[in-house]
Amino acid sequence: MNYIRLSKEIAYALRHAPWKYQLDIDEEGYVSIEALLQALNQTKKYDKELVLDDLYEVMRVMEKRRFEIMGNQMRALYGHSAGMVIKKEAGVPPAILYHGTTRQAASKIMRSGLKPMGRLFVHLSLDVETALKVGKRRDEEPVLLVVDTIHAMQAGVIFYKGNEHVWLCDGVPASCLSLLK
Ligand code: HQG
Repeated sequence: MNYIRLSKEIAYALRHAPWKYQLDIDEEGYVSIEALLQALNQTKKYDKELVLDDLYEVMRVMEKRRFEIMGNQMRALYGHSAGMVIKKEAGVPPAILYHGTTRQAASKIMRSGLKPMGRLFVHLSLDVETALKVGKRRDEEPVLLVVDTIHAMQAGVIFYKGNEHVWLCDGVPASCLSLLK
C-alpha cells in the first residue's frame, strides 16, 4: 500500500477540495470517515479496498501530524486553502515562532509582513529545525524569520495551534518579524 500517495490524496480532499469527493466538511474541518473511505475507494486508485486501519496507518507512518481522527470523523490540522471556512480555537503560542521561506519571498515579507497567500492561514513553526524543513521545500538556502508573538498579539494577531510543531495565524505585521541571525 502506498501510504504517501494516500496521505497526499487525503490532504487534498480535507485541505483543498472536499466537494470533489462529495464530502460535507463541518466548521472545524471534520468529514465523516465513512464518506471519506467511500469516496477514496470510488477513485479505484488503490490496489485494495481502503478501511479505517489504513487511515490510522497513514497517520502512523507520516513524519508530520497532518490529520486528526475524532470518533467517526477525520480532519486536516492545518494547510487549508484560502476560501475554506474553518474555525480554529485561539491559543497562546510560545513567545518566539519561526517561518522558513525562500530568499526571494523573504525580502517582500520583511516589507509587507507574512500573508496567508494561497492558504487560509499563515503557517509558523515551533522550532528552527521545522522552519528549515518548510523553507527547504522551495529553496535550498531558505531564509528563517523570527516571529515575536507577544508583540504580534499586542498588535491584534490571533494565533491557533495546528499541531505540536505548527502554529497558524491570519497574518504577521513586518514590525513583528526579524531575520534569524
Ligand atoms: C510566502 C507544509 C511574498 C511564504 C509546510 C511561503 C507548512 C509571502 C509562501 C505548510 C508573503 C506560501 C505551509 C508575502 C508569505 N510576500 N511571499 N507577503 N507572505 N509568503 O506553502 O508556510 O507538508 O502556502 O513564506 O511544512 O511554506 O503540506 O506556506 O513561502 O507547514 O503538511 O508564501 O505546508 O506542510 O507557501 O507551508 P505555503 P508554507 P505539509
